[in-house]
Amino acid sequence: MTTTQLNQLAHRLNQINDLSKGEVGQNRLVYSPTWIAAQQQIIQWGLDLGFQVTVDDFGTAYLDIPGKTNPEQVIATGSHIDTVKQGGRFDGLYGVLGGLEALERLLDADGKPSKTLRLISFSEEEGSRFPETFTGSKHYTGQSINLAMRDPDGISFEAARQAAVSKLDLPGVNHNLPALPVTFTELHIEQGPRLIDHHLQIGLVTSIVGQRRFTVTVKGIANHAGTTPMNDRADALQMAVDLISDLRKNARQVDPQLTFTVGEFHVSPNTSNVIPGRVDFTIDTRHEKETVLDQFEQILHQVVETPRASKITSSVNRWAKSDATQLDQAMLARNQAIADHLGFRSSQLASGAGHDSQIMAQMTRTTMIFVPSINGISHAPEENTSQADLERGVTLLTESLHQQAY
Ligand code: HGY
Ligand code: MN
Ligand code: MN
Ligand code: MN
Repeated sequence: MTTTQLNQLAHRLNQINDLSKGEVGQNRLVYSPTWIAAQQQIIQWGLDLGFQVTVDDFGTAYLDIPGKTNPEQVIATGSHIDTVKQGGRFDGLYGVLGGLEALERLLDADGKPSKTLRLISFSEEEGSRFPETFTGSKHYTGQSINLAMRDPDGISFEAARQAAVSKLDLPGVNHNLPALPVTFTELHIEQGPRLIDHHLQIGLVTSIVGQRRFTVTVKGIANHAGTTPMNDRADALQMAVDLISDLRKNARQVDPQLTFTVGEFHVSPNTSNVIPGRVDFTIDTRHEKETVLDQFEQILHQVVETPRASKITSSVNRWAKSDATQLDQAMLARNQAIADHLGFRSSQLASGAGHDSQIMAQMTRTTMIFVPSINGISHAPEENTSQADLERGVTLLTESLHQQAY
């Protein structure tokens, strides 16, 4: 490994993260100006390297090294380029830039592959701007997306998509939806504490949890904070707080492993001397068994839709669902053998985070490689991984792709 290659990955990570640094953390929401600047830069790197670059109509970029003998057989790697709000520097982006690094190293060291090597920079995975997750990989695998959905500012997905994708039309870029790959490998930070706590260097992912996201709406009556008697209020916030406390207990009773997260909480009119007339809050639940998620979803509807006070109503809407997914065992075994051969301390584990791989796995053989997250933190500016661990992930990915494509 030359120091330039080692530094090149770090340099590219810094360059893209510097483009999207907000007051707090990374803010690369899909189709935003920081997202456009980042995807443009990745496309330009691909063009400069002489890769064949395609951008689809959702803005996902595909950087190909065409195969010499079996170009129609595609060996792919990649991840997502968008972030959560105030996100970290590695979630998604590490898999995109680590994959680019692997392709460049393979081309430098071994010349053109037999099969096509592809790096994919998926347009969106987080669901942090629009009420839908994995829109990039869902589009690539032929799933339909509601183009009319709107972000909190009322901007439609379609309008934002059109404006952003038109700015990715760099000279030399092709525009079509490429065929699906024969295999897909995603390099990603663990986003949790297991590898770092057990002094491990590599995680080989066996499965990815199922995930469902909901919005609960509570409607009461906005009224004066001073003149409305305490026993005659339709206080939406009080009701929302009671619902969340009850639902958290229900989730624990269904299964202690079921994750229950209220990430967004919107109060209206959100004014100190007005009894809240409306509250909207999100619930994110995850588990490796769909039956557990089904069970909780039933309880969620019962609890929310059972009237508790005369002048207050509450409803629930599920806006995202991705199924628990087993990843490819043979591809995992290959990576396990490579990790052992390289002397990397590894373990096999399930992923509590969702990934594009759970969408790709529905259509092609898919596996994931994790590197440790320092203090297990992710989806926050403190997200961090050591240079040595970043490098080990790229080294393992490079060898795995080499064995498949040459
Ligand atoms: O939310 C997740 O699990 C992923 O990071 N999008
Ligand atoms: Mn991610
Ligand atoms: Mn080079
Ligand atoms: Mn994420």
